[in-house]
Amino acid sequence: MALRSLVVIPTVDEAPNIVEVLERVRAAVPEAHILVVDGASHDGTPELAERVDREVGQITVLRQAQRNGLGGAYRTGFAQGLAEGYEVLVEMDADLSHDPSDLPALLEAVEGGARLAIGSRYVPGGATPDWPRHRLWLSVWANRYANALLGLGVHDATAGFRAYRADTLRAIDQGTTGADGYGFQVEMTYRVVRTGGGIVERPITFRDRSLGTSKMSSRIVVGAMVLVARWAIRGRVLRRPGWATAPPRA
Ligand SMILES: Nc1nc2c(ncn2[C@@H]2O[C@H](COP(=O)(O)OP(=O)(O)O)[C@@H](O)[C@H]2O)c(=O)[nH]1
Ligand SMILES: [Mg+2]
Repeated sequence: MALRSLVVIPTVDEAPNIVEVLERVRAAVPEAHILVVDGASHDGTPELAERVDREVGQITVLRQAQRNGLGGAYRTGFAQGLAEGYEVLVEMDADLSHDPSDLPALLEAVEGGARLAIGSRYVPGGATPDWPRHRLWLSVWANRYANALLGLGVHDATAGFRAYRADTLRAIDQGTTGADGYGFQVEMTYRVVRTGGGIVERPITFRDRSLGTSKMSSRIVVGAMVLVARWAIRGRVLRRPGWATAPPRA
């Protein structure tokens, strides 16, 4: 029997996209449940998601009082999914950059034993057809940088389309991550590598959003690079990965 899966979709002002993304996720993986984690949208996104739920079911909408960033949305969404006993937890954007029809390949990889399956732009078959050269350059070098410093051995460590085995999220103590945006993706990848690896990458075609606006900023990119350097110093020079030695939380 297939593993119980939850697709977690963070949203801020995704009204132009949310209905289509939910309907396409449902069509691609009819068994999976969906958790929309909404960061105080002002454009009716959560109401639209609830309307789709009334039509097709198996959709929960979690309304956060404020925007907590992409990382904050996933920490909360994953914690809820783990508490509810889901066996696979998926990360996916609401802006249709991630094609729901790639979901079965990611879920199959986890069902086949991967601890983490990444939808990768940088393995053979992956692509970013909408990106100008400088945008691709930035992303490729961000990945080379993170790989060189952290020894990840992953082609696309900043990708945000992924499926985690629930045990993996428990092993990495996901609720104690601290980063946001691209830094969050690298932080999660690094912890999976440090707790035993088991990462597989499946090719995806990443499309730029055509509706709504991006919530990422150059501040998040720079912040991620600083964090990567900090983790590398902790792990390689001081030989202690931050979270494993953090004091127990009350
Ligand atoms: N709940 C929540 N979702 C967010 C936040 N920031 C971004 N998102 C969502 O996370 C996904 C990725 O963000 P996006 O702006 O598309 O980033 P980009 O693809 O890197 O430009 C989208 O579905 C956003 O709506 C946030 O602070 N809170
Ligand atoms: Mg996006």
